[in-house]
Amino acid sequence: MSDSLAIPAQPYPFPLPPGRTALIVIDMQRDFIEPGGFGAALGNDVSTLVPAIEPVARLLALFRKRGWLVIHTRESHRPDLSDCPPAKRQRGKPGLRIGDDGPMGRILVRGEAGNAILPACAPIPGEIEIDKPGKGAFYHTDLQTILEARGVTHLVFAGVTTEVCVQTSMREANDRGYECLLVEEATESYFPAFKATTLEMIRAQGGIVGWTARLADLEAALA
Ligand code: TIU
Repeated sequence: MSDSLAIPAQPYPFPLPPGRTALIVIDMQRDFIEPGGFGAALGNDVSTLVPAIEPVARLLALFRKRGWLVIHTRESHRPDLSDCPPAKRQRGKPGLRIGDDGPMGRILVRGEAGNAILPACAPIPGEIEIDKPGKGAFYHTDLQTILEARGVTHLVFAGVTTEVCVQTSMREANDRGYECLLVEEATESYFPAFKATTLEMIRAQGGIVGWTARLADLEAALA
């Protein structure tokens, strides 16, 4: 693509076409990153996700400065839990289940305080917000329709957690024909080894799922 920028990335430079690239920020929600939410209820140390906040904010600033499309997702369920499979609610015997009352409101329920995106990464008017009942951003959402309507072919991924909602969404996008780049500092896992391995498995085999890049390299290329 002659109009594309070449972003230094692994396994080789990512071709980024400015008019057809969107940023998709996965689930930067209080429910995953603050104590008392869904992530903590599953037994995780949520402080492991905090390092992703500042890089995600920098990515948002980068895309906003350029005026490029920004999409935010939230993992969330309807208040009556009619879109939550019983298997998802019962899995793992957490201290608090999806729909239970926690310190930030009902766990993983749409509209509750804990379900909101962190202020540092919050959507601004004009950005797309997607509520998703699954781990993948395409599952039972209108994301693909929105991307097609905007002519988006390339997606820059960020958010949490690397091997759960980010990787699932990236694999869904890859199967739908999107070129996908994950920004290394702008994603975190409750398990540092899982993050490292996920970055490797995404870019292995010539980029079997997509590319990974350092935030500074993307910032320099878009400066
Ligand atoms: N548990 C975990 O690592 N993640 C999730 O449940 N959801 C997301 O990754 N957003």
